[in-house]
Amino acid sequence: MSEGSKGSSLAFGQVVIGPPGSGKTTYCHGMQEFLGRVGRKVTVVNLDPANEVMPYQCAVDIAELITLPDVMESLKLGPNGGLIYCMEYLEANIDWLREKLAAARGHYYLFDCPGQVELYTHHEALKNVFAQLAKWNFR
Ligand SMILES: Nc1nc2c(ncn2[C@@H]2O[C@H](COP(=O)(O)OP(=O)(O)OP(=O)(O)O)[C@@H](O)[C@H]2O)c(=O)[nH]1
Ligand SMILES: [Mg+2]
Repeated sequence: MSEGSKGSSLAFGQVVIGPPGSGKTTYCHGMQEFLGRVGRKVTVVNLDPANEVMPYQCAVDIAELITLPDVMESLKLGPNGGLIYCMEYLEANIDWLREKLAAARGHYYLFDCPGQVELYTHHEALKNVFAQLAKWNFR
């Protein structure tokens, strides 16, 4: 993606989803290493506010925007409600993500996503985030 968030140039990457504990974070780490070795510039974007320890070099971390423990404590929500709130907050603040991605123009993006299935089956926020990225020419 060279100027995916700005003009007509395309940006490319992968959205890594799967059930909790299925290996999403491990996969992002492996792909970052593999792609780096074949000469691609890679940016891993952590969109899982519950990810605390990341084995990969994380260039964009949702924790800079919002963290699950903060939400759970301040809004008295459980982990699932807190996660939904975090995704809605991300959707409402998508310009934050746009700026972060624009700073890594020309990179290949790996999005490490949360595992909770309800986010993909019963809730729109994360889908809307990726739909917006598609409008910005991310593929
Ligand atoms: N044997 C084996 N273990 C794996 C593989 N991929 C991941 N693991 C292990 O499975 C556990 C969970 O992996 P993660 O990469 O954290 O899984 P995740 O999907 O990111 O988990 P959540 O973010 O909690 O949803 C870790 O202990 C990994 O080391 C694999 O291909 N083979
Ligand atoms: Mg993970």
